[in-house]
Amino acid sequence: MKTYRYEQNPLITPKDVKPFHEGFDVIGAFNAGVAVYGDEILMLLRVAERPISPDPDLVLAPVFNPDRGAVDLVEIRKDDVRYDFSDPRVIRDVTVTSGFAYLTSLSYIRIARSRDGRHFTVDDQPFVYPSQQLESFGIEDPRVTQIGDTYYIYFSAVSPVGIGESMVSTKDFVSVVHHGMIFGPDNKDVLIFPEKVNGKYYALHRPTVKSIGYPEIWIAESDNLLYWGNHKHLAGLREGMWDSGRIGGGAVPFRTEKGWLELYHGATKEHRYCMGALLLDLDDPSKVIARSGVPVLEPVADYERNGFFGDVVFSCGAIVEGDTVKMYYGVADTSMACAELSLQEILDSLVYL
Ligand code: MAN
Repeated sequence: MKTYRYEQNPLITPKDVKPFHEGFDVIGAFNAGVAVYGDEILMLLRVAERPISPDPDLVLAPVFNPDRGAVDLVEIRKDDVRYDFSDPRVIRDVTVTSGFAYLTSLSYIRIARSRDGRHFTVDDQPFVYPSQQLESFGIEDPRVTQIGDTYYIYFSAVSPVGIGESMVSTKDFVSVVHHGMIFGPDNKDVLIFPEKVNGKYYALHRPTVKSIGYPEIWIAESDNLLYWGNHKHLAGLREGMWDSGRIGGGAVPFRTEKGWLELYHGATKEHRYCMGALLLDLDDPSKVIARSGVPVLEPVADYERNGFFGDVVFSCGAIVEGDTVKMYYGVADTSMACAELSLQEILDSLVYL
């Protein structure tokens, strides 16, 4: 399959984003949801900021404190044997069952705007920022579904009690209505379909089950976008393949003549993240018609292979124009990039079940 990566890649890097917090570095501007608003293309960036430690033996963990409306810094000594710092994204506590203590950075959502889809300007201020206890470790990986003149934006809300998916909506990307948590913990990678199918809204979601099961894609229905039911298991891991470790929805599903096309991410157990596609029945999206045998996009470019967390391509949104699928995607948990793919070539590449 031909993939055309923009010459301007990476389109946005952490250097393009001024830190919002004093004494922090921007370490990531990635995994952006995408929206077309007026004559602009918006990327809703996940911006990750990390406190700069004054002491090399000390790690500072950022925690949003809703009572103060500001970020507290928790000091952890690097030689403290209770903690494991081997994963750059998280600080693990080896003495507790979950193994989790803190994230190393705090994420929020910031808008980058463009007219040509290649050159973006980043807003000075955050667009959606943590505002409550369930977001005290940050908000991550936004996706945007436009229904009529309303844009629904949903994201992972991370806190010590778990990761769930919360939703806000906007009509103008200025004022925001908060709708609360729509999928309880542990859940990520929610993707709301852009129109009703047989009278119901549909959403993909990805529970991270802890007792029985795996991190796989589910589908649910709703009458109102807020209360979701009739959950069904949609797609699973595939042993020995590129999506054997974890999978989750990626870009907002879009209608094609053959079915709903979902660009999803799949990772190996070694955390190499690729993008592939699922084709779902137009009248019943809980039925999988076809699926990628091999990825439609793999991390091969330098900016995809190297970064804060390398070997990652992770799309949260695409813009489809005729046969052209402009897939925007986060690279190496660091920056944003875009690649154009042919819709026909994606459909032709699928393995029909
Ligand atoms: C994983 C990664 C991180 C993310 C945390 C919490 O460790 O996806 O990027 O910050 O989960 O969501």
